[in-house]
Amino acid sequence: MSRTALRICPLCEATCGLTLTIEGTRVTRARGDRDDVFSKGFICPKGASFGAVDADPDRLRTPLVRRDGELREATWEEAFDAVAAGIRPVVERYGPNSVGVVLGNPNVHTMAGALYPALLLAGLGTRSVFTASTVDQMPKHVSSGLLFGDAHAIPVPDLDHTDHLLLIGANPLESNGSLCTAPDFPGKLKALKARGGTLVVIDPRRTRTAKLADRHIAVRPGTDALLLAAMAQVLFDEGLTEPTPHVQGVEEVADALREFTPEAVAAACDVEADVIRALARELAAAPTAAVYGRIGSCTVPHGTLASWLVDVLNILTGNLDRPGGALFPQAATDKTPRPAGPGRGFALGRWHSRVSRHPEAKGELPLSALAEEIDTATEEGEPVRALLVVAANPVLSAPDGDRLDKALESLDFMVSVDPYLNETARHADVVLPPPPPSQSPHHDFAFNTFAVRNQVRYTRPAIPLEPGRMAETEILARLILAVTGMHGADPAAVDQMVIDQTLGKAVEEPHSPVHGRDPRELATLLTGDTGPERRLDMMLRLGPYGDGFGVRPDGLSLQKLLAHPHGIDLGPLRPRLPQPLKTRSGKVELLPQPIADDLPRLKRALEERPGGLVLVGRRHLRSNNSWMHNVPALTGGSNRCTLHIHPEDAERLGVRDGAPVRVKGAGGEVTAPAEVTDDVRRGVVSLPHGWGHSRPGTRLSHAATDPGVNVNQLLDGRLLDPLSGNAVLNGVPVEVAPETAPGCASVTEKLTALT
Ligand SMILES: Nc1nc2c(c(=O)[nH]1)N[C@H]1C(S)=C(S)[C@@H](COP(=O)(O)OP(=O)(O)OC[C@H]3O[C@@H](n4cnc5c(=O)[nH]c(N)nc54)[C@H](O)[C@@H]3O)O[C@H]1N2
Ligand SMILES: Nc1nc2c(c(=O)[nH]1)N[C@H]1C(S)=C(S)[C@@H](COP(=O)(O)OP(=O)(O)OC[C@H]3O[C@@H](n4cnc5c(=O)[nH]c(N)nc54)[C@H](O)[C@@H]3O)O[C@H]1N2
Ligand code: SF4
Ligand SMILES: [Mo]
Repeated sequence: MSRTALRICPLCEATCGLTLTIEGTRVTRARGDRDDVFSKGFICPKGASFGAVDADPDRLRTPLVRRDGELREATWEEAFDAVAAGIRPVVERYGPNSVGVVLGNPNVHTMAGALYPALLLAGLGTRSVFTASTVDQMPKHVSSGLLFGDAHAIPVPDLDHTDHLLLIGANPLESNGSLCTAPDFPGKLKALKARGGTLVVIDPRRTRTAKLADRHIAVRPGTDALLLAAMAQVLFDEGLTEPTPHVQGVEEVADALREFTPEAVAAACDVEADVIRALARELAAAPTAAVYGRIGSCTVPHGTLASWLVDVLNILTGNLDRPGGALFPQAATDKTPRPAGPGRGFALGRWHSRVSRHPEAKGELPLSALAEEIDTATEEGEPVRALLVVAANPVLSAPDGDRLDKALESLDFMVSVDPYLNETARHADVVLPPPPPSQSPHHDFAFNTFAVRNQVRYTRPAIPLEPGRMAETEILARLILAVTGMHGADPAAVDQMVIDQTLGKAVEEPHSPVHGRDPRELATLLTGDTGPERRLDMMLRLGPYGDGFGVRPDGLSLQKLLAHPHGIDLGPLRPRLPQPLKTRSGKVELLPQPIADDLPRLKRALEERPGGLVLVGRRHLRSNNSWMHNVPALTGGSNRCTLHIHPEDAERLGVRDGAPVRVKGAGGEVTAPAEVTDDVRRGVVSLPHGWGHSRPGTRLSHAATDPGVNVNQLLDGRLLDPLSGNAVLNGVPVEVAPETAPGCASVTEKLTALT
């Protein structure tokens, strides 16, 4: 007997609704849910493999605890006893900063990851906080923090309505979009073209997205900030600005960018001045337009400046906060909107990392600095001696995995919350495995705030927890208790504490629908089968569309959401300014001081011309960072760890298609098969990330059969965007040579066998 169940796909940011076919306790099929209010039936090959990802036999079923040097299966009780016994003495002896926390990408794809990490950090009181954001989008948070006073206020292109879309360093045909949640991003780009709109792509590679574009600019990696600055300069120079209201500092920006003329930047960007002028004019002439930058504009030396310039262009052309431009979504679980007015602003560098004195951003230190924070003693304070890693695999995702590998091995104690025993988790003393997605509830707290249409959906677990499993929400609640000296307390107390605090605060806020009410009475009105569900109910009811605990009877609540299993549409993106602004002026602050202070560095970049090859990354549709290479259905074919190199570069260097090549960077050397293709521009080579599954002590049997190499070994962690602490992962200088050294025959044979 089979049945079906709905489940929002957690495998990328598009959040498609799936209809799962379930036989017994297994997902045997996944289709797009045609009735889903947002995704309307769309599914990609990854979503279609949901069952295979879910049922991977290498997923851990029980906790692992290290005994006599070996990780062995253990009960949950033994595992949390070990966590408390391992972490508490470190905190008590060396202080809170000696316990580091690493939060990885899948935290934004789980309810547990949305609801508990903030409590974990607050409970520990540690400043040793590292997340995947500093190998990803931290520059965007910083530029939004500075411009809008809120690091989470990120404008999203109005894909369904824009007339002109400028994509910079993004390849949504492979990634399915990021910081822009849009099921069927490819379809939306095709629809844009079908309605007469224009698509422009700036990317050093001729990606599948670039192939769809009306205009593709193969910019030199790392120079987007110069290109965008020149576009802004053209807008000023030719009188093409009509800035968005509520903005201050427009003239100051005009002054600050005066030198960045198209002629001045052309050589550095390797884009002709006339082309830059045309890009600016077309942007200004379009009835509506949106500029959108992603990984390729963030993970570069001027990531924050490029992210800032993306919004400067949207603002100067009047496209910020108008339909068809770039707007601020309003999610159902957003805080109750407060009245517009000045806020507290955004501060950077409130403290610094111990070893290299990197400024914090958004309360985080650069993931690039994790290894040195563990392995380097200084007089400033204690190194990180214990580490809690939740849904992260920094040995592969962060610079210099070999150094981090050794640093992790030197820790006094380490905990991983991860379904796999992978390159990072193999160092843990305790591994706490969450259940597979089919057994977990789902709501997109994070991605709904970046969605191209306001909507809300919730799916309960499609399959009940199998015996011996623990919900990830409970795992994290118990972890919080174990590391904060409350080991053994009821995990429900964690949710209750949040509910009491949130409601206690809400009743005191004049703009809250529950102002003046009794928080204890409100708490009794919450529904839901679990603590996390009650917290979701609370957030929905206090939120911008909520029922306000009875004040707006038609408003949202968990019950209402459960009655709409395919979700509730909340309409297109709408103008919201000035309400979301939290700057001290209450305006968009177009030239914040930290940005002005960083512009001289950009000016110096005008003179830089990298002589040799530079490396960029790439993503493959059937993959996801470091953790989907263990699913046979998602590997093979074009999803391989090869070095893309332009035919002219290949010829000059004597590199043959399919033959192994050595790639050398500041942090080390790797050997990968060459794939000669003019899809990369001259002077640029490309390797995907998340590979390198050849370390011993992991349990990734399929991934180990075609391990690939770790591109991040080419980095030494010193290249950062200074304002955000974001790692520079693109535009990195490398040397490339055919693999010819004697003694490497076996490697060569193995690699050619794979081609
Ligand atoms: N060179 C280079 N490096 C990059 C990038 C790049 O473009 N180029 N991209 C960067 C980006 S954008 C990111 S976001 C990072 C990602 O870096 P990380 O977050 O460190 O890595 P991931 O591979 O996304 O997966 C993290 C871990 O989460 C586990 N996991 C999967 N599902 C769950 C779950 O439901 N619960 C829990 N607890 N764990 C789960 C996986 O097994 C895996 O071990 O990598 C970055 N690294
Ligand atoms: N299939 C798949 N989907 C994913 C992921 C995955 O690993 N696989 N990861 C998810 C995650 S965590 C994220 S953050 C998103 C990322 O989503 P995207 O940003 O869309 O990801 P990428 O495909 O890496 O696209 C980045 C593009 O930037 C280009 N680029 C490199 N350097 C430069 C530069 O200096 N300038 C410009 N203009 N372009 C440059 C690269 O060639 C590449 O095509 O994808 C998410 N979705
Ligand atoms: S596009 Fe993303 S969310 Fe949609 S089915 Fe594919 S992996 Fe899942
Ligand atoms: Mo990411």
